[in-house]
Amino acid sequence: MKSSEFIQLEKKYGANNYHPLDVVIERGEGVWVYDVEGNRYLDCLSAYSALNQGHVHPEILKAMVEQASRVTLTSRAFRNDQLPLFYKELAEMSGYEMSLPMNSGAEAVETAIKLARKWAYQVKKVPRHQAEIIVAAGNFHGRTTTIISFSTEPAYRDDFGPFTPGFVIVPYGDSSAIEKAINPNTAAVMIEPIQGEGGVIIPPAGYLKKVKEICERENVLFIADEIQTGLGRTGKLFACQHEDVRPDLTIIGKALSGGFYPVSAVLGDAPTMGLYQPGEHGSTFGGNPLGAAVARAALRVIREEHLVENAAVQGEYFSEQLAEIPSRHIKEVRGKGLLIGVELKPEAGGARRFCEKMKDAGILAKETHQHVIRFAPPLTIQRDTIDWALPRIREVLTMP
Ligand code: IF1
Repeated sequence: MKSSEFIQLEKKYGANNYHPLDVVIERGEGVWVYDVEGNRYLDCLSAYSALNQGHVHPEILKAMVEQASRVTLTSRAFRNDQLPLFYKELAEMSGYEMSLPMNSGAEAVETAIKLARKWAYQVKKVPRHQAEIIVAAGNFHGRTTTIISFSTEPAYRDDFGPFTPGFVIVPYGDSSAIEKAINPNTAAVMIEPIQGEGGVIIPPAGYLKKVKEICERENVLFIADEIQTGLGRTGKLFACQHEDVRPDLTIIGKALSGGFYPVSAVLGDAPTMGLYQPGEHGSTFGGNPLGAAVARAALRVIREEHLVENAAVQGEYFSEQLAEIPSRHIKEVRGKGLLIGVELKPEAGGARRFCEKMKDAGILAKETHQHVIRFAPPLTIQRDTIDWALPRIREVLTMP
């Protein structure tokens, strides 16, 4: 079947909740994907950073196939021989004492929200059902009804109320706004260290450190959503480490499974993570042996292939080179590691047309927030591949 036929089927039978580029991918390997016509593309989105290890990484594939042939799901009614090792390896790598595994990123965010509320009632003694969580304008934390309750993006929210109360929205990047919003009922501040969906928004230097200090002083939990920024993407294992900040809770997902399988987790220490009691939270698939085995392999690849370091080195080079493209359309190039946003001027006519042209030139990137092109290739990318891509990107960005 041809691409156009697949696209017709999708349009006819699928809900219309996405506007994908018209490329029908059949196969992926490392940084490359191939469409059904056999054309090759460089993946500069990495499934929104879920593919930090690259497509179909052989080590993760092996772990997945081996585990799938042994046992895939036990439910948490019974124990399995993968989850304890996953816990231990995640603790050793992350520096957090404990973790709680879920599947999607949104589920892990919900897990952290519930935990922060429980901490507020049990530890901080906030009156029951009064807990507040401070979040940032422009946030993206997922799509559940609770999470969209505090989205500031009309399309994500407006038709989907009624909304969950208990969230206070402040401007992103302004620590004094957080300070002002804190009251005795504040349980937590939850932010992304870099706003991905918001358009690769990097807060002012010192923001995360300041927020952490305020939280500590005011007896408020600091929760970092590192679902997109974590696991090496920005050139540190966690983006908060750029400011030597260790949040009370860190949420990870996406690359935790290298794109094979949904695995997410909340990381924390015993005083918070120890609060959940049997029956208070869970998931049929969360912590399943297949996901745990896949995640163990995905973490091992990040360590053994030094992907965090590579993201820092290649990211710096890629950003520098992008910034040198003499394009009248570019307003700003910003990024950390291999999470790079190229913001176009409003008069450039939107990022979408550039993404479509890049697709034709063999590079897959996705616009975000209308005017930003996000470049986030797998962290396995090497300089020669960046050098292959740059003239093609330049050609597109310098078109009229
Ligand atoms: C979609 C955006 C990226 C996330 C952070 C939680 C989640 C995400 C920081 C939820 C998910 C995704 C979901 C995907 C598009 C994408 C995205 F543009 F919409 F915002 F990456 F930038 N926290 N981000 O980035 O994780 O439940 O999806 O596993 O199509 O919604 P999830």
